[in-house]
Amino acid sequence: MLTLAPGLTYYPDYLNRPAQERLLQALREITRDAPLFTPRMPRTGKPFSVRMTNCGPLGWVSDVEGYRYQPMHPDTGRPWPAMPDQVLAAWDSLSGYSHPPDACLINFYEPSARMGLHQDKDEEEFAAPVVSLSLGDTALFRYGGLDRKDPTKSVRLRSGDAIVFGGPARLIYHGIDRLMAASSDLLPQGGRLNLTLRKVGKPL
Ligand code: MD3
Ligand code: FE
Repeated sequence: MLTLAPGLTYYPDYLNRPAQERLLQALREITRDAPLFTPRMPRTGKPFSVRMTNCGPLGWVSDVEGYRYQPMHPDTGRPWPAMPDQVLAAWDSLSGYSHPPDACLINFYEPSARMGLHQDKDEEEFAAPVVSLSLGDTALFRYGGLDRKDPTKSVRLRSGDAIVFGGPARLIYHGIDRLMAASSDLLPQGGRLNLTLRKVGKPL
C-alpha cells in the first residue's frame, strides 16, 4: 500500500492473476445482460471514446440530457445486474466505509480511448470514497487538485491495481491520458477495463 497524497491510496497488484481472471469472467457475464453502451456529452451529444456499463442498484449514464445515476440500462431498460461478490469484497477491504456501494461503473477502453480531466461530483455522499480496480492494459492516470489549474502528477495503473480516493482526495481532478499498447495479456484483444465502486446516495 502506498499513500500518493492525503486521501489517495494505491494498492499495486491488489488482485493476483487468478483473481483478475475471475473478475474478467464476472464482467463478461455482466456485459451479456447489460451490454456496453456509448455515453454522449450533455448538450453536444459528442460520443465518449470510452464505452460503459454498470452493475449494482444504480448506474452512471450520460446523454444529451446530462449526467445522472439511474436504476436501468439506457438501451435495454432493464435493471443493472448485481455486483459480483468479488467487487463487494474489494469495497469491504478497501473503502473503510460502513455501508455497501450502490453503484459500480465499468469503463471499457479500446487501445486509443482516453478520458479527459474531470471531477466525480454526481454523487450525494462525498463521505464515501471511490474505489477503482483496473484490468488489462496499463493506463497513464493523471490526477491533480481541487482546482482544474492545480499541478498534476501521473501514475501508471496496471492490471490488478486498486486505487482509493477518499477524504481530501474525493473531489480531485483526474483522467486517463492514454493506454500502453499490449502491456497486458489479460484481455485477448487488448484494451482496459476499470471498475469504480461508489456510494451514491446518503445512507438511510
Ligand atoms: C479520483 N475513471 O469513471 S479510475 C471515472 O480509469 C474515472 O476509468 C477512470 O475517472 C478510469 O469517473 C479513473 C480512478 C478514479 C476513479 C474515481 C475517482 C479516480 C478518482 C473519484 C474521485 C477522485
Ligand atoms: Fe472519474
